[in-house]
Amino acid sequence: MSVLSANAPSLTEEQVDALAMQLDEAVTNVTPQIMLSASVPLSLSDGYRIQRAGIALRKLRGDGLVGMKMGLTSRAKMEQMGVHNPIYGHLTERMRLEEGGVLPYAQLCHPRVEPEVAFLLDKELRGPVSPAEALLCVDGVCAALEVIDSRYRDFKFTLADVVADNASSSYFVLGTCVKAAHDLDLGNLGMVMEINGVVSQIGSSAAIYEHPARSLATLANLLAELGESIAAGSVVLAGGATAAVALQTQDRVRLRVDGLATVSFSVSAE
Ligand code: OOG
Ligand code: MG
Repeated sequence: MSVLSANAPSLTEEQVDALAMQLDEAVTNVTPQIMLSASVPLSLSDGYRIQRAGIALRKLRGDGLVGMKMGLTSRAKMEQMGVHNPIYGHLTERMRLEEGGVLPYAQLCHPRVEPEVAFLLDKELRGPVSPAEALLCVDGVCAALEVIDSRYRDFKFTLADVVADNASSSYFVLGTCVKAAHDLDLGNLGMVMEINGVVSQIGSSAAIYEHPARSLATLANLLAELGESIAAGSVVLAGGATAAVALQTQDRVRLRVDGLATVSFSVSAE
């Protein structure tokens, strides 16, 4: 594939729907797949078409959209996954785990957890915007834990593959939101993720695309290229601040972020 055509859509609608169905079934059957690009030429825009078709399948089952996520916005994550471009995914109602909840391990392929910061929007956010303009649509900020669970074998993929797989989205947990106050230096909040009471990852919100607001603005600007916006009331995960950590049964995970309420969950026994 030439560099010029790398982003052009090349799959038919039928192929897009069939591949979205294949990834959807991988979730239901807890069966990791060989990455799609091994059998079809997959451009980045095909990846996003498959992602949207997968979200349409969830909506048909009554699982509505509640927000968006950014991914691969930190150096640590890019290095861990070997993919060096920020991407976005869609979050639905059934991906939400309540604070302190139990993650159903047996329903997941190979879950990992990562420490994040999330925004709650009270106004529609439509790009193009600067980070400062994006923050004008934000009502609340909270600490968040994202559980990612690639539907690909060994958690290995290309950029277009991971986009097709909705940026590995699986579950997310939000801490109690605070109003985005002036005395909170959003761009440099210390973040400590503990697993079973032991410090696992230490980071800073500065690692999230230099500033979580820059991640939010980038999401709005990427969506604006397609004429889309982020709806009022949406939650937006800004991206992992550190490498993601593999989860085991019975793990207890806790994230502390300076100035924000602690967020936690535990993993089921089986
Ligand atoms: C892709 C999703 C990345 C993040 O916060 O960087 C992501 C993956 O690592 O499987 O959610
Ligand atoms: Mg993430």
